[in-house]
Amino acid sequence: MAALEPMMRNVHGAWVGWAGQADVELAPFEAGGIELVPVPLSAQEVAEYYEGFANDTIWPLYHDVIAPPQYHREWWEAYVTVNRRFAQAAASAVAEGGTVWVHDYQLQLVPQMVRELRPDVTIGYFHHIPFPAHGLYAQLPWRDQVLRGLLGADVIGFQRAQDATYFLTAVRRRLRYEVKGPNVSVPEGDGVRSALAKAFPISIDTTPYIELAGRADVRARAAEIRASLGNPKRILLGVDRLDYTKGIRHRIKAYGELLAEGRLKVEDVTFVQVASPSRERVDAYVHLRDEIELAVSRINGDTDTVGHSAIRYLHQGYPREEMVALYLAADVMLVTALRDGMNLVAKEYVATRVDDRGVLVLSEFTGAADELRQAVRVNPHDIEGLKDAIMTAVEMSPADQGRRMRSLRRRVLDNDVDAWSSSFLAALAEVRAR
Ligand code: GDG
Repeated sequence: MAALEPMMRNVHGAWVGWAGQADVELAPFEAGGIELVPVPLSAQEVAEYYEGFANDTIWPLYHDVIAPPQYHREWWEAYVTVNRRFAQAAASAVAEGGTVWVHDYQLQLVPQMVRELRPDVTIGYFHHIPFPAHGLYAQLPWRDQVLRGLLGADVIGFQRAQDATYFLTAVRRRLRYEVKGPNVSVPEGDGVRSALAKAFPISIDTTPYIELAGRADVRARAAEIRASLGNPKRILLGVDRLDYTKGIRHRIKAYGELLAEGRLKVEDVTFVQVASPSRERVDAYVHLRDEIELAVSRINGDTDTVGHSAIRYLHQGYPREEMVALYLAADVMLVTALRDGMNLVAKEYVATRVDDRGVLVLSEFTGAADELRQAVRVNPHDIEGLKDAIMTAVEMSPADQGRRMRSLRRRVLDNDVDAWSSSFLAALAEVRAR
């Protein structure tokens, strides 16, 4: 959400959110020119609403059931309770005739709840993760309630056109509302209200990446990273929250086979995987971590020499300077998500490569794949195809790298987060003026 900060400062908005710690009640306060309105969650609500319904029901269901979603009625009750608390906080904070912009799958009921409390305000909702195909969505025991919750918004934004289409199909099939193109006629009182559902692909604030990439100390750090890895011919990089949607296991498997088959040599390549700790109290994440760490140590045990390591696995979070140094050091960036709303790491890598070098290997199951057409595209389930894509990236000539990277950079720089928020807010104003 860091990318939204500049916009929040410009519009003098209040930011309503959970402070990130259970059982803590804080009064509203100001930080860096933004008014923050903390919403408290009890330890039980963190377990049932956040780790439970949001991250163990909705997250796996919306990411094509890569992990099995858990359906528990108490989790749903907690989700309704907490959504209502957020809606009340937003309804109290917003000015007469103002705008409320709701973010993401943890708050899908908030648009309708805010509308009931404050019919005078304009409501936007942005969905950062995928919306699933109807056959999967239909599993959700509370599928109709969630659709009605979302349709409380004037504009419902998605990452990809496909997500908006799936949502509109669910609305038509489940609620039988009239849908014309991206517009939904939502019954309200005796009449109907029009809601717009379409894609607004999110992006990044490119400025800090470009600035850091030009800074002497960051460039020196990139060189130092290279040297400390033993100056390999190629550095491969993965940067992800440690999440089963990111395809980290598939990437490690493909790389391990390339080493085992001798198509890559441990003296020539190093794969750096930053896997930042995430949702460590959800079972599926505990298992994933074990699986990945087993796979990494097997490959390293089988292929390392005393001086060279096949995989540098870093289960840590880093400051942005270090991330940019890693992006600059990496010849090949591996983004192999099995399903991903957008994937900002792909865009950050591209923004950082002010030298027009480096190769992005990008899964077709990311939102970013719709825009970043000059990446080396992969289906991460196809391990042979993934191996070939890695080899293509490792062997790509500087001229080909430059040609592709220039086109990728143009796309990301022309469509940054400012362009994204402006287009969303413009759509919101337009729908409200109808
Ligand atoms: C969700 C959707 C959608 C990661 N490790 C470190 C670190 N990061 C930063 C990355 C990037 C962000 O976290 C991750 O964003 P992604 O887009 O890659 O993925 P999700 O976290 O799953 O985000 C996703 C996104 O929302 C936005 O709509 O694109 O599809 O799943 O910015 O750089 N940053 C630092 N240290 C780390 O160790 N500083």
